[in-house]
Amino acid sequence: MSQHEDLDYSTTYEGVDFYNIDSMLTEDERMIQESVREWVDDRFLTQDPKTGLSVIESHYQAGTFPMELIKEFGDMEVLGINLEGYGLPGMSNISYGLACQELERGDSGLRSFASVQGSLCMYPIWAFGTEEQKKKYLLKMGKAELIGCFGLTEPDHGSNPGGMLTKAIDDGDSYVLNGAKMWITNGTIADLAIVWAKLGGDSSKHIRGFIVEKDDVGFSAPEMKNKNSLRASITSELVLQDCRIPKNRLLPNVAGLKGPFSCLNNARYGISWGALGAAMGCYHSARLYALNRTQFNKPIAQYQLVQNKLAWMLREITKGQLLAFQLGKMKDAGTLIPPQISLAKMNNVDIALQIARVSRDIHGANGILAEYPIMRHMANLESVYTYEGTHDIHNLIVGRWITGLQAFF
Ligand code: TGC
Ligand code: FAD
Repeated sequence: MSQHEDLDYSTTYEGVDFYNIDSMLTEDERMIQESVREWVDDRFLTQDPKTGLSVIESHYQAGTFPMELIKEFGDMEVLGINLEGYGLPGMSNISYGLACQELERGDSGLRSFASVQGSLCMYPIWAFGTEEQKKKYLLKMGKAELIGCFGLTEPDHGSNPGGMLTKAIDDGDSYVLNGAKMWITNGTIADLAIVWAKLGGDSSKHIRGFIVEKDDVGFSAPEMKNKNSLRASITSELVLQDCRIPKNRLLPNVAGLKGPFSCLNNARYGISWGALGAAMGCYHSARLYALNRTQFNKPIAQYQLVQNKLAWMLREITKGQLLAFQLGKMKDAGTLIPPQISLAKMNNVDIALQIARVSRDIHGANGILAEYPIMRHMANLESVYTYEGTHDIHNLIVGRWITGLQAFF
C-alpha cells in the first residue's frame, strides 16, 4: 500500500484488501460488494457540511434508526440475499458476508437491521414455515415492505435461552402466548415477530417458533431507551399478554433449540464479516489521520510506534478476512459446523473492538469527536461482542468441540 498524496477525508472508502480477496470473488460477488459499498458511502457516510456529521452519525446522536432509507434496503436486494426461491436473490454466502461487511463499515446498526431481517426472520420462515407462510411474508420482507424481529432473549434468560419462560397454550383454533422478550432489535418498527415459546411442556425440547403480527391483540413492543451503544438501531421489549394468534402462524417444521440456533448460525456468520467492516472503518480513519497529523515537525505516521499500530491493525483485519472468506466457502459447500462460526464470530468481533481502541488512540483527543466514526464503532462493537452469543459463550462452544466436555452448567 503506497502513501497517497491525496488525503481527502470526504472519501469515505478505501479498500483494505492486502491479500487480494477480491481476486477470489465471482463477478456477482464483486458487484454486490461495490453496490453496497457505494450505497453506504452515498446514503449513510456523506457528511452534512452544516453539522460536519455523517447521516448515520446524526441518527446515532439522536438515537434514531434511518427509517427514511428502509425502502432502499429492499431496492438493494440485501435482505435475505442468500435465500433462494420466492423471488429472493439466492446469492452466495460470500455475497451475504460482503454485504454485511460493507453495511457495518457504515454502522453496526445497519448490519444488525439486515441480519435480523434476513437471517433471523426470513430464514426461519424459509426453512421451517409452511408454503402459505412463505408466500405471505418472504418476498415482501425481501423488499423491506414488511419488517421482522426475532424474540429469543428474555430478561432472565440471555445466554441460556433454553430456560425461557414464555409459553404458548393450544386453545382450539388458536395459540395463546404469554411472556416477555427483551433486547429485541427492530421490535418497535416490526410488522411481525418470530417469537420462540414453549408449547406443551417446560423443557427446551418444547420450544417452538410462532409468527406474531404487530396488530395481534395482547402484543406490544415498547422501545428501550438510553442505550449508549447501537444508538442508530431500534431495540425493544416484546410483551405478550394473552396474545392470541391463529394456528397457521406456528412454524411447523422445527421443534427445540435447533430452531433458533439454526437462525443464529446464519446471523453469527454475517457478523464475522460485518465486524471486519467496522474494523476497516477505524483503520482507514487512523491511517488518514496519522498521515495528516503533524507532531514534532513530522507526520505521526512516520513514527515507528504509530506504524506498528497500523501494521497490527492491517495484520488482524487481513487474518480476519481470510477466516471469513474460508467460512463463506465452507458455508456455500455445506460443510460448515457451528463451532467454526463461533471461532470466527468471537475472533473478528474481538479484533474489531481492539482495533477501534487503537484507532482512537492514534486520533488523540480528536478520536472522541463525532466527526470521526471511531467512538460510534467502538460503542457498537460492545453490543456485538455480547449479542448473538457472548464472546465467552463462543469460547465455550469451541471448548466443547475441542474437549467433548460441556462447560455451560
Ligand atoms: P445444546 O444442548 O448445545 O443444544 C440444544 C439443541 O440445539 C441443537 N444445536 C444447534 N442446532 C443448530 N445450530 C447450532 N449452532 C446448534 N447448537 C445446538 C443441538 O443439536 C440440540 O438439538 P437436540 O435435537 O439434540 O435437542 O443447548 P444448550 O442449551 O446446552 O446450549 C448452550 C449454548 C450456550 C451454546 C446456547 O444456549 C447458546 O448459544 N447461547 C447463546 C444465546 C444466543 O446466542 N442468543 C442470541 C439471541 S438473538 C440475538 O442476539 C440477535 S442480535 C441481532 C442483531 O441485532 O444483529
Ligand atoms: P448473560 O447471559 O447474563 O451474560 C452475562 C455474562 O455472563 C457474560 O459475560 C457471559 O459471557 C457470562 N456467562 C453467562 N453464562 C456463562 C457460563 N455458562 N459460563 C461462563 N460465563 C457465562 N436477543 C434476541 O433474542 N433478539 C435480538 O434481536 C437481540 N438484539 C439485541 C440487540 C442488542 C443491542 C443487545 C445488546 C442484545 C440483543 N439481544 C437480542 C440479546 C443478546 O442476545 C443477549 O444480550 C446475549 O445473548 C447475552 O445475554 P445477557 O445479556 O442476558 O447476558
